[in-house]
Amino acid sequence: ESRYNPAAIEEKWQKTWIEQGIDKTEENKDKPKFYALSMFPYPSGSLHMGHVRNYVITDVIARLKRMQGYRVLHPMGWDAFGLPAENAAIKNNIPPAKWTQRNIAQMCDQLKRLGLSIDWDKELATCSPDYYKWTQWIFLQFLQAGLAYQKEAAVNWDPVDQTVLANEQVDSEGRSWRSGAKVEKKLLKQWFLKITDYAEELLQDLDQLTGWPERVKLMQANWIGKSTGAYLEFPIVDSSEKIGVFTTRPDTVYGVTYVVLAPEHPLTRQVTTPDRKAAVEAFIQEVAAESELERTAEDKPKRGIPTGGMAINPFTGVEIPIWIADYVLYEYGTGAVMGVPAHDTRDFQFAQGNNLPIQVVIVPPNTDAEALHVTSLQETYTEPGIMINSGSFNGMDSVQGKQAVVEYAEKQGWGKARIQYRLRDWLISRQRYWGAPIPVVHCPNCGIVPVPEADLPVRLPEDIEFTGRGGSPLAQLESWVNVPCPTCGTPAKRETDTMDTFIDSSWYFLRYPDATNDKQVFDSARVNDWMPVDQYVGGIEHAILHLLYSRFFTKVLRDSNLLNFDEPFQRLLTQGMVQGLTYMNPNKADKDKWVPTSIVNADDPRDPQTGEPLKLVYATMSKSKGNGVAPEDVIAKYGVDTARMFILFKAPPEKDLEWDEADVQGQFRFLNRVWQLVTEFAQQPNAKEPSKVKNPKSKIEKDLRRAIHTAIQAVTEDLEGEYQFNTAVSELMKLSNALADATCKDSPVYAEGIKTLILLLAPFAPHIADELWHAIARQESVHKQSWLKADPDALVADEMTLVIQINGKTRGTIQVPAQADRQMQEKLARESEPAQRYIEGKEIKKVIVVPGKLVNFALG
Ligand code: ANZ
Ligand code: ZN
Repeated sequence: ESRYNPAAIEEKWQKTWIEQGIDKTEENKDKPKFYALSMFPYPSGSLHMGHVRNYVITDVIARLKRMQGYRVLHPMGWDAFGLPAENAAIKNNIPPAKWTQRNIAQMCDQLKRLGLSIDWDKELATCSPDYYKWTQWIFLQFLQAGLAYQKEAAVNWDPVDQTVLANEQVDSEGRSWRSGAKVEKKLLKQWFLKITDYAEELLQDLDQLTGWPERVKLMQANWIGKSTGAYLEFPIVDSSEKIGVFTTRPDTVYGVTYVVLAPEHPLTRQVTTPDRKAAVEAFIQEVAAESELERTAEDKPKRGIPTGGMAINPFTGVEIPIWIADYVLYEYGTGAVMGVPAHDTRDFQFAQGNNLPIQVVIVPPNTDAEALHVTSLQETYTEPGIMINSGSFNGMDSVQGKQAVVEYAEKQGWGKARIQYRLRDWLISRQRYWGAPIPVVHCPNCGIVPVPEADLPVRLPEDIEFTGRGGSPLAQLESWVNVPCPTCGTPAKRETDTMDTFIDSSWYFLRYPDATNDKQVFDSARVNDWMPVDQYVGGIEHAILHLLYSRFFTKVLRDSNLLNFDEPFQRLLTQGMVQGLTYMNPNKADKDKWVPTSIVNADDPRDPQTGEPLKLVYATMSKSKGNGVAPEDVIAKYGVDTARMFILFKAPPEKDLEWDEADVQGQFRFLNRVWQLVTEFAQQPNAKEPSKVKNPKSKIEKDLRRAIHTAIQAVTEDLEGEYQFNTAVSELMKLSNALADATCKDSPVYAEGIKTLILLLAPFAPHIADELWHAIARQESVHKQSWLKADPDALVADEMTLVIQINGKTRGTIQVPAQADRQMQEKLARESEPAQRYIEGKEIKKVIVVPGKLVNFALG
């Protein structure tokens, strides 16, 4: 074999590895375990470069750990339920199961071309009854633990097709993707999981996750959104009812000048006086059409109207008006707010816009006595300070005041301390077909009855017509809906909602260790052994929901005694985007600004629509931009080893990666050089001899051996710490250069170097590594070899280089013995040729020695 032909060797090795089963999960308990996991893909139909980057990163880690003596679990599966399959069914009349299976088959072939050391025996697809049976079983555990319940919630309703729409099926103008009808909100009884029960633990345990990026932890913490404050009650005038509010600033309670209800609040209609009824109704309707984002936007004017009703501030006894306003959200806190315009920015804007009084109750510390009488102000004061106009609390520091007010309120029966989370319970009901059916039956006698475990899975029926109209496809199939109650036998109805696909992905990592178990969801001992995942790799787009839900599931299953750990993912790596070159029209906005390269004249790039000049920029690869590079094209041209090397070399894994053909070619040339080096070496008579070298004699050999062991150490450090694959590849290139330049090619040290290069290359470019490993007459796969350890003796340099400076200017370098001490270094420097030349005849005023680095002579 004289030339490097990736196509031939890659196919050969992929076949051989399968035959030899070298990617199979080892269950040898003597070895430490390592669970390497990529976020599993949605089977959209084809693999893109982002997938490739994700899986290659995980694969390098898995291969390294195997060589380092770990038993490694490195599985793959399919996040296979979800809307696109159902949309395809509606559009093209192809059953979702068939569409999904076809895509999985296609992507599986593509995946297998990447040379990933995946144990395919563990493969799972969330749409398979063998899997969703256990998804349903887990739902029943939640139900039993009181963590699943039904409640009314709003859905997107298409009034033309008479069907519920997912958020993704509603366009930015609020119209249905199919009928084009203006989408309405409709209240439906839906299933929720009580993730809020775990809010505090989900927040606290972020501290344990030392192997997670700080920004992901911050995003999770913000999503959970813990606020500490108080619940306070304001009696309604002429009523026995009270308005409860949540506030983070009980210290400002004397500054309350009005109370605001969310328009949806159940008390709204009750407090409204007859003369205000029409106006209030109209306002409620108006706000119902606004999104939460619109309602809470900082820069938007806050709109609201008075209800005519009055409440009493129990602290002052003063009557204050009750308003409704869009900036108060019904879902947060109590859905009601005490308005303190002097100290809250939103309240300030609202009060100014509506001529509501502003009462100052906190002033900055050290405010002089005069200023203490302020009652109005130009802007809000939101900082802590000294309480004024606050009865017996006057003069108190407002931070202490918070607690004092709460204690007082509690004594008086007006309220109590309260912790509030922004996190809401998880709405898991989907009025769709392609998901795991929620396994309960609604019986007129018994109410909600779980489907008995023996009857799981509740299978998806196949004789379904997908019209996109009417209720969920399941609800329309009478023969499926009507069942006898499992408890009493009375005619009853199946639940027709299916589960959010985020449920499927909240536990898949627990199934892999025991993927074929048909008796149990998994064997706990086995999962406790393999879990937690040692390294999880995936996209930042999953930083919040997927990871939070997975953490939630883990904690619930732990509390059902199925698991013995608190957190599922020890370390998390969120890889950056893969970007491609594309043209952009700087005068256009959003999606319209991208112009695919294919329709642009590269010599004179102009917008085909407007004639405006275009810019060539890097942007995340996407179909719509037309700037994607197909993995199969790169593989066909250079082989997958080159693609892997390029991806790893081009950028650190967390950073965005700019696809650059020239750099791809650079890696191809590098692999060619390695090929050349090794195949030439393989011709030598000493190639087949085991190379045991210690303490070579000659300087040339010593230097080469130092380069070899420096490479081992550097690559190992790069791979173990922060996964700096890019610098590791640079080290491999350095070693390859050192070997190419070596003048001792018949020395056993050189043989050691060749062997080392192949072994270090193995996790990165697994095919060429195995080919070359066999070329130097090794029988067993390179992937079964042990990772190398640097020989500390080899690392020690005999000599070191000192920079000679005169008055801070570099004038030359000298080699000195590595063991020379400070004094010796100064002496040798002084005697050196460059120093002598400049010092001659001049007085040395000062000598600065930076041991092992430089000696500077300051001359007079
Ligand atoms: C009076 C007050 C005075 C407030 C003051 C703040 C400053 P976070 O940190 O987000 O929890 N609030 C409470 N429920 C609300 C709702 N459903 N919709 C909109 N706003 C709501 O913020 C809590 C604060 O947000 C609460 O404290 C309340 O305003 C407001 F100088 O009460 B505060
Ligand atoms: Zn019954």
